[in-house]
Amino acid sequence: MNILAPVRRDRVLAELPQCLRKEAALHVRKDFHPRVTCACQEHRTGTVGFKISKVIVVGDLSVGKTCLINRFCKDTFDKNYKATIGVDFEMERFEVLGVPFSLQLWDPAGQERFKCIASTYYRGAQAIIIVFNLNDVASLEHTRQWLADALKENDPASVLLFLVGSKKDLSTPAQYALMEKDALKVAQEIKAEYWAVSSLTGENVREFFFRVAALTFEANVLAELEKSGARRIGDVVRECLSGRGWQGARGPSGPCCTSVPCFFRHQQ
Ligand SMILES: Nc1nc2c(ncn2[C@@H]2O[C@H](COP(=O)(O)OP(=O)(O)OP(=O)(O)O)[C@@H](O)[C@H]2O)c(=O)[nH]1
Ligand SMILES: [Mg+2]
Repeated sequence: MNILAPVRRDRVLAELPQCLRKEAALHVRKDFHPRVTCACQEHRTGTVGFKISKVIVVGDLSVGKTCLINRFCKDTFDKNYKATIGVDFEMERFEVLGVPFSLQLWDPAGQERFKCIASTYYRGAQAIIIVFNLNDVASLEHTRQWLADALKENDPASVLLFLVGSKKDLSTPAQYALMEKDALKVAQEIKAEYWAVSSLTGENVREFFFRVAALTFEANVLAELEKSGARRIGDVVRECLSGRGWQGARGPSGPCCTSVPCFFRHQQ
């Protein structure tokens, strides 16, 4: 029995949402990885549909982390600053290529006095969103430190990074263009995907979170395929090492290694 409510219709992703800037994107493919599309069509996504992926949203105090999450999850905006105490979180459910997929969005406080407590929630993140204020260059400079702290608790090779400039509504086009230049440099340096958003107007907020959901989903399915592929190869290797060899592995019921061509057909 499925005890979860159905996924909202506006959380259904049938296509890969595109990046904002090609020069600072995690990848620029137009569609999901072909192996991922194929696995979803053939219902071979393993445990991905039951998993909840952790995403942490870090950055200086008052850069707009909570407003960003609230704009997406609740479609609300509060112009009064209420500092996050410790850490908050929201859950968001999606359906990607027909597969249910959930994100847990962790919202730690940016205030220094909560840093120690908040950082205990960093572990196990699949995506790290580092937010800075597009109108405050110091907050952009501090993003490297936020990233370093978040990576102390996570494997740099397996997390997806996003660098998000907030409060876009407050900058003039000229101010924005200047800040974007610096932000793109930082994004390229830390290998993060760059986004610029406004939680007040909602500009790019939905596009951004859809992109996070899609890329996290894609990474999860690819990891799952690799795992199941390794298992299948492992089985074959075990059988072959049992002394019968490749030819000897053929038993009375036909070839035992039929999973090999099948594996390569799906994985390549
Ligand atoms: N104009 C404008 N103001 C924003 C935007 N996003 C956030 N703010 C304002 O910035 C202030 C701080 O926003 P929060 O979302 O609470 O900031 P935070 O990063 O969660 O702060 P901490 O919880 O202390 O780490 C609030 O007064 C918001 O109304 C935006 O896109 N545009
Ligand atoms: Mg907050």
